[in-house]
Amino acid sequence: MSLQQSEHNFVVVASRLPVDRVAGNEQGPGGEPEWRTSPGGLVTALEPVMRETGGIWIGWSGDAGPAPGAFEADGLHLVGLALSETEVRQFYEGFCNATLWPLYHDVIAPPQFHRRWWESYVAVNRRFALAAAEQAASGATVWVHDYQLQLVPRMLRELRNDVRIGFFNHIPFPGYEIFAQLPWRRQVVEGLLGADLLGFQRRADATNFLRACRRAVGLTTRGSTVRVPEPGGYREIQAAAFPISIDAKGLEEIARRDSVRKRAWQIREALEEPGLVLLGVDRLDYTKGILHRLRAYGELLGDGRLGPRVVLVQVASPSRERVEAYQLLRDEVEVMVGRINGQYGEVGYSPVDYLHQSYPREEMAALYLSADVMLVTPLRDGMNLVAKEYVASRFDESGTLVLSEFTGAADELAGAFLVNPHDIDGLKDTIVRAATIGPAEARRRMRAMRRRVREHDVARWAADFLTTLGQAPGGSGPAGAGGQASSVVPPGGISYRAAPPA
Ligand code: GDG
Repeated sequence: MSLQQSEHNFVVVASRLPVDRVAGNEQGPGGEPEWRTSPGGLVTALEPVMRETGGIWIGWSGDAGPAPGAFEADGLHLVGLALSETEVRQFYEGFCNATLWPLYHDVIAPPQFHRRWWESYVAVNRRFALAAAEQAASGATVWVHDYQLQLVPRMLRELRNDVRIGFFNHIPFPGYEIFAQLPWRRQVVEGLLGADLLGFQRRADATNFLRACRRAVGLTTRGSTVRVPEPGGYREIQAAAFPISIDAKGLEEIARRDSVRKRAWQIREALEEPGLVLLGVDRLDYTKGILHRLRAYGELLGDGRLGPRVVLVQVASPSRERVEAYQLLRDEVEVMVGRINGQYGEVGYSPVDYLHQSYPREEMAALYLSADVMLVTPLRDGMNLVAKEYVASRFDESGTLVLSEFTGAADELAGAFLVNPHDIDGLKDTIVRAATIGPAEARRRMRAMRRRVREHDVARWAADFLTTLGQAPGGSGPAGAGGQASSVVPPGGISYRAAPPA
């Protein structure tokens, strides 16, 4: 196949672009749409390597309609792909958010399997693979992200066997008994196996994937390596854990600003001299365990175990609002909040401050600073960055964290109060413990967590992944099969290193 190749040595392929169209200002001065970078962790991590290597990011803009095509925003090279209205429904809201998302999160909600949705998933993945094949220079490194694009690695390899392909899965990879429900399980595993390196949040996710290789495709695995037969030899692919993190330094810098500290103080004041402030910050998603948290909190108020004037500030940022399960969840959460406030509130006092809104990063930092106890209680979560953001913000080493054992973060944050969110009595006891330990123990725990998050920040995550990808055996099994991938990352090519931990 002849594809026009361009000169990008590093290509990021993610379902979304790291920029948003500026609302209400569709056309900039030159008649072009205006874009603003969305301050996500991924772009923070990848920006340095994008700039250093003249890299390019391929993604969807978030709107149905014509493709923005290639453009630049804030000096970043971007390619915006189109999704039609039907693809938004079938690929994005359907196969991604109503099939794969619940399936990969332990079927907390029942996954729906529709053949049309799958066809749309294949078509959209092909579009991304073609775009990556067009943009990658010879021997480039291509990093594909997340469950929306699991077929891209193989599709890309079929188009361009000279490139080095990494894939990172941001959400859990389920146990085989659950994964096996997927009618297209074999195609998904084979799609992923087009990569040279597969990264997961936890070791358990990598282990689940390796098992799926054995069971769904009948491949042999050894340690963290899968062997894929190819004409004349085989390729070896590594599947391992690379726990993602945050820009800890950047967030601490925001939290230390006078304006943010003042805002944190204002938030507490606005809560009318609360005895205790609990905080939850989540996308409004059924994986996040918001209902379990509210149930435990409501019962604690009934028992009076948290003292007077306790407040739970619950930010539930709007998410996937056109998917039915999310509409139902919103109703359930709002009914429960209303019940708790109705039953335990007074004139001028509501025990739950419920905020169905999105906030700027500064406001998020102020909220993190204003809390006594942070509640992160997902039923299943790949990592959970909110837990790490809370820790990074607490520069004075105060505050405690209640953390679900079903998050990736639980593997790292040893100073948290770990909890099984399904166990409501256990959750209640843990919240009480986290709220009542002495300041010395709280500080010891927070200090340990802060050290971990500072030393393992998102730059180190990206550097670890890209370094390992650079060293991956690539397409050269002992029998000499496959391509001769080179790389923008060590060994050979431009190096990319994380800053040494502060
Ligand atoms: C997926 C995986 C994995 C939320 N509300 C606002 C806001 N946020 C930000 C948080 C945090 C991010 O969104 C949410 O990240 P999480 O990790 O908590 O969860 P998911 O969205 O489900 O992310 C997850 C992650 O990918 C990365 O690999 O950890 O397991 O599910 O950064 O701060 N940010 C702002 N306003 C809000 O209202 N500015």
